[in-house]
Amino acid sequence: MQISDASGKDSVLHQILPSHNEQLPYSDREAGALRHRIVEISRTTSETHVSVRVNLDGTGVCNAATGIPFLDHMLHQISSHGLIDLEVRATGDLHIDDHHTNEDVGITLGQAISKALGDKKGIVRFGHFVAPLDEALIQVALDFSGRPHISYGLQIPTQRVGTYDTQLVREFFVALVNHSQMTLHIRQLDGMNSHHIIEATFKAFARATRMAVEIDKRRAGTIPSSKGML
Ligand SMILES: [Mn+2]
Repeated sequence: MQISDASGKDSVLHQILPSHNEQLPYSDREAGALRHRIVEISRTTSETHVSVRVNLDGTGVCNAATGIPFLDHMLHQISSHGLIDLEVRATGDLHIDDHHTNEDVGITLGQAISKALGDKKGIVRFGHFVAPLDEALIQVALDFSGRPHISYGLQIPTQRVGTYDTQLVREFFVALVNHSQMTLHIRQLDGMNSHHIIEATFKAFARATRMAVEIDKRRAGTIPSSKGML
């Protein structure tokens, strides 16, 4: 399956595992089908090649090799605290800087999450969390609304963490929001250390995502919107 993003670049989507469960009544699918929210996407441009595999119903197994060590560290937070199995491979023009690779990982991960959620039937939809990391305290609220929006309230005091440009945190989330079509609010309630602030953000994001993608049994497989679609 080919999809194009706003910049006209093409991605290849692979829905992993058969969709035979979708033909079963929801009650029968409940136990087994949830493990099938697994998607693999490869995305190639003149700047980067990124492949992402997500399992929304995982146990937090992560294999991340983006060539950007700090980004790998943050992807591990999403996986571990979101209980999302994540495999991310990226090769990019890091000789220029980390910008393209960082952004394209965000785009591809966003596409993978969106594809894995499908029509969003039965999900909780909203998620929120407040994560402390020592002196840092970060609040995240999100909604798989179908309407991309980001309110980004971080004030990261240093330009770099290790070799990672801290401006890229916002770039990563903007890419992810646009391609997963989520509404995302990030508030920094406290924090002085850049590494703590960023890591607490990813942890809060992970836990909020975990809450939002969880299957709400009382929804009985219906779309969580009074409009009937998301
Ligand atoms: Mn850390």
